Amino acid sequence: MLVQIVETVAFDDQKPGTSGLRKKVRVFQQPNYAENFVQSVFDSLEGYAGDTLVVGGDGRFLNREVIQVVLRMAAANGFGRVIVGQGGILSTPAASHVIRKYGAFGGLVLSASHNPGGPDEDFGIKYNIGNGGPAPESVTDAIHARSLTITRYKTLETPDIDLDAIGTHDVAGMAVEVIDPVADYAELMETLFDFAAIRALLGTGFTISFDAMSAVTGPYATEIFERRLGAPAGTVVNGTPLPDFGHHHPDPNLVHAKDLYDRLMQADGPDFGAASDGDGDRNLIIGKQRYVTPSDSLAVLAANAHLAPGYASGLAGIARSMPTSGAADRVAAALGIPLYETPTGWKFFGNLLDAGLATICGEESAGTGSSHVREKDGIWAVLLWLNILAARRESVAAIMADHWARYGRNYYARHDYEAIATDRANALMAKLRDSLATLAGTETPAGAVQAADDFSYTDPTDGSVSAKQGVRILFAEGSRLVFRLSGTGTQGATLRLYIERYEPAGGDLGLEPGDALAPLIAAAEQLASIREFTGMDEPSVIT
Ligand code: VG1
Ligand code: CO
Repeated sequence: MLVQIVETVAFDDQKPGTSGLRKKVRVFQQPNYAENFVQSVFDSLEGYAGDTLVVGGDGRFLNREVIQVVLRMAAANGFGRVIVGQGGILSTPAASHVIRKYGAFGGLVLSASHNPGGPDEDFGIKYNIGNGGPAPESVTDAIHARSLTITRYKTLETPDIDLDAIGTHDVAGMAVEVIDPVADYAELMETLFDFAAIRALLGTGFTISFDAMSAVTGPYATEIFERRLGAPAGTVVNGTPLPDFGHHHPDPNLVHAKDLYDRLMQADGPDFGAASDGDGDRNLIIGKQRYVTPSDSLAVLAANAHLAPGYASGLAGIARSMPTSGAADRVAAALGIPLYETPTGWKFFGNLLDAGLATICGEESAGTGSSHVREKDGIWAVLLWLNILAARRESVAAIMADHWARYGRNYYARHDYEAIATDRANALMAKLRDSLATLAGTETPAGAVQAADDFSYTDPTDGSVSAKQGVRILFAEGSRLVFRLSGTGTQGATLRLYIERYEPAGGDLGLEPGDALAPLIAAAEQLASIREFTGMDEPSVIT
């Protein structure tokens, strides 16, 4: 094997964000761009010689090309084996499972997740460690530091391997195993959920619709919902992964999955609808004429998880990201288990899951998951919902009403202001941060501010500190505003404003969220001058 050392020049923009490095495809197409980042990853790791690397992606434009690059570089850098999904496909949760199941050293997931794909859209690379989860900040910081000083990378000259041919291939002496991307994952799901009960529910005429958004979950959903659970053909829509996701934005929210939403709002529509994102780690849940916010979904799943075989013995704890609503906190309190509040991004849940402190985790951005892998998992969330529906034999709307009657309701919305000038977004955040010390006591349309801070997290397992994770402005009775800038965008900056108001059990549980939150939205404008800084009258997306 003749390893080539290629001279290269460092790029100054390879800092991983909330979930890996995400850039426009054209940025990744610059000579050596992907190679520099992959080598920076390898240079930040120790002790992988002869070990196994897992590689797969969500099938977006550039996926296959970068996989061939990774295979050559993995061989040149001394990995002993690479496991890759057929066609270059592995959903993010499936990649996490494969890393764990085969005891791999780590994995590279090629995805920009919910961002659009295609020659003019986005691509991404994320490194996951041996527990199957996203690399923690200590590792992503090291990767970034390396990317700034890199001068050479290692590769070799070999022909492309056939990614569509299942079996063992050879890249200059390194074994490449092309595996079925679905089988291991589907088998894991069968160990967690009562497939017979879900099959029986579907046999009663209960109808479901799953929108794979022309992204990675198509093959997984078709195998699990249609083949293994017996849902009729056509249950999965947009089930073929396309390099450009059919020109759609594979983000399962009410804007980009509007077609699914519209069908679920019909009285004669399906009983249950769901969608997932580009790489299969997010979930959107909609019951017949009842949308479920991701924060509520986390709370309902936690409260009912014991109905599924995989969670019958109860939960050790619940973890949620800071901007996620406090609905899950009330469930944790009722169950007498701890609730952990982490910064945004799945990487912060890994230590809690590894230590057995939390069993179920979730984010307001439509991410829910559990200790079965170390990523959020869209199809897992759908299956847990279906298992609960099969056990309770009630509608989604009835389950939600019952949940709110018991725990109260956390009215919630997120307003995103996308693609604003980076300096304007930074100025808005800087002004808010400067005002933190004097905000308490300020009168607003939502009442007086009680407290304000910039969220800082200390990991209870290793003591690592992550500061400046979002500005929180707290009002009476659990109402709050959270401001932070997105770490996954590829164009300018995105401001996220999270708005929450708690209504206790026995209170006004049937309001429209927009009405319930109107005073807080006005308070946000008063305190942060969003219009002035962003130059926008309205958010680009409300979820
Ligand atoms: C967003 C979400 C965050 C999620 C992240 C990755 O990050 O807010 O909750 O973990 O995307 O999800 P940000 O920094 O843009 O707010 V995915 O499905 O894009 O990997
Ligand atoms: Co995703």
